[in-house]
Amino acid sequence: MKKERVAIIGAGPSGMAQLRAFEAARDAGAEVPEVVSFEKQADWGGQWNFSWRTGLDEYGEPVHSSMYRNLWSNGPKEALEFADYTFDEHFGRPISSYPPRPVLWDYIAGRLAKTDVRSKIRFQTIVRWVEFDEDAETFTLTSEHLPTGETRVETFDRIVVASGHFSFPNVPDFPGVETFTGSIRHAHDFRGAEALKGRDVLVIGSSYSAEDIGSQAFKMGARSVTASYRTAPMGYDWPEGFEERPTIERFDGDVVHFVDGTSKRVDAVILCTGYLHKYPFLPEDLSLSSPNNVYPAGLYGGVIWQKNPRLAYLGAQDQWFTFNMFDVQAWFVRDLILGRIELPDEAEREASITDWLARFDAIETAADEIRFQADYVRDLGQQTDYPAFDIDRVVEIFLAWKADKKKDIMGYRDRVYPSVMTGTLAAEHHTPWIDELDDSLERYLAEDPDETQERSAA
Ligand code: FAD
Ligand code: NA7
Repeated sequence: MKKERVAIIGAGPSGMAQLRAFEAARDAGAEVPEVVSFEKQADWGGQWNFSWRTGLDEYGEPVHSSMYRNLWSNGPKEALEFADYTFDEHFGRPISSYPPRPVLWDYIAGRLAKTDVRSKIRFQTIVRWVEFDEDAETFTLTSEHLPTGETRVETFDRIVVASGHFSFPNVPDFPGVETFTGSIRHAHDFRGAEALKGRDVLVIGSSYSAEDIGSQAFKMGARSVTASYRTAPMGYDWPEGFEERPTIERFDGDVVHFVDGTSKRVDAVILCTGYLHKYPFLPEDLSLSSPNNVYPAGLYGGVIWQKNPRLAYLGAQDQWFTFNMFDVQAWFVRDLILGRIELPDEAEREASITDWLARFDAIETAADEIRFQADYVRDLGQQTDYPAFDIDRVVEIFLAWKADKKKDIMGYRDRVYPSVMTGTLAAEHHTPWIDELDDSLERYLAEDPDETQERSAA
């Protein structure tokens, strides 16, 4: 019988999890489909594959990356650890709980580096369009190899969309913003806060990007940081020079007026106003459309497109859990494809979606949302052979993390937690986050950090 063909769109953490899931089944002796992964960038890792570029890339394509040079994990690594590849296994010794971006990239890549899954990825190849043929029950996928422009049209039995949803910026308009004379950009195009030294900075939004980009600006010596919230302030005990104001009434040149009647002159504005779910390679009937939330409608099991279960989405949720959630999703999708899990009929799937949406609607607090996502991860995970891990312990770590942030928003990244997978207590990092200006892997792992400093000064 002809092997099924599965296309995975995107080789970020979600797409890599799908590759790993098939690899694990194959290693255990299962017959697996032919898998082809499409990745428009030259390397894997998705958001963790940093790019200095903004706007359009060297091929005129929208740059995927929203990542900045100085990002350190914004949640404890103990909450995202892979159950089948621990930090201990990768680094051979304890590391801290909030590693910088290159360290996490190294970890994600390390899990696959010893396998041959890289050969299944067509790098610098963008998926341009996907269509479903109702009669043949197959998808026609058009891709383009960006360096040569070579276009290919191929047939697949299944599609796994793993293209991420923090890449297309949500850019609202504000009255008078066209008169603003300073620099203005969306967080998607923010690459580092060094240039904000000595400047008065406004971040718009009150979620992760506003919190962290505002904190980066403060760390790099901004003269002041103002965060403007639409719904509710972040409410941390901000250091002097960092304050929150309500929503913007209007811009007038370099002065911003807020709805509480106050105003502030600023040099730089960063719109931390979130991202759009956007899938330019999919027709409307296959395309997810949702606000950024933990249970986007229309996905059975949070992954299977209800209108066409041959199509799956990974990582489409707003994320408390990340890498290990992508894993359980990928294992679940794999097992549906392998026939190890039976797909319920349409009515049963709809009933399940309705049930989860009712639970989603009952969420009131951030802690509820964490528990909701934990239940979701548990529900999928236990249907597969993904190594079981203590999800309640992960919830405790998330809650402790939130409490640590409340206590000390500029110091929470210096805290350490034990691994849920191995019990190993994270190491205290050699330098507090607020003082560390070198985010490289080399410096992070240095036994003697002074030595790396001397080398870079030489
Ligand atoms: P992505 O990482 O976005 O990867 C998607 C991949 O698909 C990309 O490689 C892209 O090039 C490719 N692609 C897209 N379209 C196409 C196409 N048409 N054809 C071919 N390839 C395509 N999570 C954490 O756990 N901790 C953090 O500290 C954290 N910080 C973050 C900071 C920022 C600024 C952002 C934006 C996100 C952060 N996240 C963090 C969440 C992050 O999104 C996830 O960790 C993870 O990267 C999601 O993986 P993904 O594979 O679903 O999507
Ligand atoms: P989020 O978490 O989706 O948050 C978007 C924020 O933008 C949120 O505070 C919104 O306010 C705010 N927003 C959206 N539209 C507006 C307008 N028109 N005016 C003012 N404020 C607005 O996106 P993030 O970028 O913070 O985080 C996404 C990922 O990137 C995350 O995984 C991180 O790890 C990094 P609201 O509360 O809805 O009123």
